[in-house]
Amino acid sequence: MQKQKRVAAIHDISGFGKCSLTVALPILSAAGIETSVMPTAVLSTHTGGFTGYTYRDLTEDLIPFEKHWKSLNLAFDAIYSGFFGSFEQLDIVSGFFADFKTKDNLILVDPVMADNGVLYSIFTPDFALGMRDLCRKADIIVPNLTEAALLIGEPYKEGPYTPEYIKHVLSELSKIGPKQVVLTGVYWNEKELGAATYDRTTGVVGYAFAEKIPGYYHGTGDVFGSALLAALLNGFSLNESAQIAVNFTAESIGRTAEAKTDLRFGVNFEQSIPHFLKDLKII
Ligand code: PXL
Repeated sequence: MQKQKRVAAIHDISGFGKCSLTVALPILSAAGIETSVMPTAVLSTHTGGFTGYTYRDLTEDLIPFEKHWKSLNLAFDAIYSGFFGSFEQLDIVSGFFADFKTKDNLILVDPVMADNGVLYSIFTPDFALGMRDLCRKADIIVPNLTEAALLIGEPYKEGPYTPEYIKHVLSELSKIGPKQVVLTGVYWNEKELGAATYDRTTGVVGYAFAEKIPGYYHGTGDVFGSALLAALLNGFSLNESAQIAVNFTAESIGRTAEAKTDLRFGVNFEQSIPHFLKDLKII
């Protein structure tokens, strides 16, 4: 029997609104992966479209968390970072990567900071530069097209996109340092939406698409990133993993659209888990 995989997930906890840890933890756990969490902040809701949310920054706790985990000699098959509570956390998490990197584990950075052409209101433009530095330490990064533009220092372009533009963005992103890049929010027309993958060692570009459903559904980047990591740790290739994650995310959006749920409330990914586990060949 294969040894159980363990992930360190470094994201915030948004109490309501299904994103970050309230998405990563159930998805990775359902996929059979032990998930240790290092919360970067605790909020009553995420910041996307809500006002009046509480915000407790946990920057002070991160180094003590890291020291304690190190004293326990913990090892992780992957480290998965997402939303940070402060600028200083970028440096702290970079130190965490250095401390817990091994020759075979995977550092996946989702550079959560922007969407739809705009930086999230709580971040300053400096944050994007700091995030770029953190991406240098990653094995794989998972930006959306807004985050990608900020990382490569180019203006954001609205879709639909062309394969030439997407290949240019993938290649510029990989020059930052990560061996593999998965770019989300890629579409050529209004029928399909998905992700593009790039592996610098092989030079291969791949695509994974599913039906495009109109509307901006909150938390889908985290659903996608968590499913992608779950598939990679279950032994699927980069492109297979992207397709599994696209299918899971699209099915979850489809169900949420049918239910006419408030777009800020997150997607119904829970009821896509059985299908996801079949795609992962777990059941
Ligand atoms: O899903 C990204 C995300 C995570 N965490 C918090 C957010 C957002 C996006 O707005 O506000 C707190």
